[in-house]
Amino acid sequence: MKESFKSGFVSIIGRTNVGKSTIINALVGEKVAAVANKTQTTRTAIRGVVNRENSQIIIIDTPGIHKPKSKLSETMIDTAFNFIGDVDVILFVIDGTSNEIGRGDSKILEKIKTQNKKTILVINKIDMVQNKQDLLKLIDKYQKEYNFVAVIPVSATKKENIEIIIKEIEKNLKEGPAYYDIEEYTDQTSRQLVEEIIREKALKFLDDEVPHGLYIETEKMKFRKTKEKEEIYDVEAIIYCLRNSHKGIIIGKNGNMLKKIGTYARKDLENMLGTKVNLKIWVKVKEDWLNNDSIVKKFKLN
Ligand SMILES: Nc1nc2c(ncn2[C@@H]2O[C@H](COP(=O)(O)OP(=O)(O)OP(=O)(O)O)[C@@H](O)[C@H]2O)c(=O)[nH]1
Ligand SMILES: [Mg+2]
Repeated sequence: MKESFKSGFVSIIGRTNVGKSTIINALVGEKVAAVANKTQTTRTAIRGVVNRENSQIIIIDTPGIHKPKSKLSETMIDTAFNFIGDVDVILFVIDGTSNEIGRGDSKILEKIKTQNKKTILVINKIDMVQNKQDLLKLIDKYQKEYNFVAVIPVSATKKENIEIIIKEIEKNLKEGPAYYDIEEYTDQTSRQLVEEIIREKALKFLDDEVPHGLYIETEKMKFRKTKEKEEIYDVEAIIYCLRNSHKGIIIGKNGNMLKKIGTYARKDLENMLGTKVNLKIWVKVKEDWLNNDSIVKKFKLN
């Protein structure tokens, strides 16, 4: 007998910087969300689709839980907690190198308890764990708090045990249709992917508070054929930052920083689009946008 087709929605919840976006990218097999060794990288809910022969899993990456410092940050946390309620399965991601259940993780646990949803505890960064006994103790502490349907230690950067996550999710899904075309792997538009890629590079190369005060807007994205019949995308984007001094840092000496961000972003875009990309980026100042309702609303995509 043919196996039945299963589908459903799965959200990834966890503190900031535990590796949620690295996990969604590994599960989907494409870069849908920016990854950076900085806090508060993900700003909105991002969907990625995993298509298997007998299942379709829609994974939702969410902003990391942190102490709110602006309207944007409050919006991000609301978005994340919103996705504890409205899904079939939750992936609760924690950092395997921690020894205790910290304040952020306790808050997430509380929310999970109130919803009483099927939850898989994903312990990430096990490549960094020195002492396996400590890991077992940590697992024990979490299992005393909630009856998880599975506990899976993984390393998202090394792609270890990622397939086990998919198998466990499948076990916990019900029969259902494919919601997305199997060619699609995200709900992000090309423009949003451009913005995510540029922001990822800015986060990678810029320090301190500069990258947290950035948002990117794609102004133009146009496909054309050159006279030599070569396919090319013209992409133009603006990096908005909080202050003039930040603008100077982003542009850098002789424009070197902006060139570096642009070069790395262009390479990723060429991979994503499968054509050459002609990328132009401008930098503009928009003071206090982090507390500007009409801009912050942009991130309330859920
Ligand atoms: N050593 C190690 N590092 C990892 C692993 N997974 C992710 N990281 C690193 O952890 C950092 C944060 O990763 P992200 O995926 O951006 O984390 P996030 O949870 O999405 O963060 P927010 O979007 O801010 O909530 C990056 O530098 C990743 O490369 C892992 O398995 N092992
Ligand atoms: Mg993230």
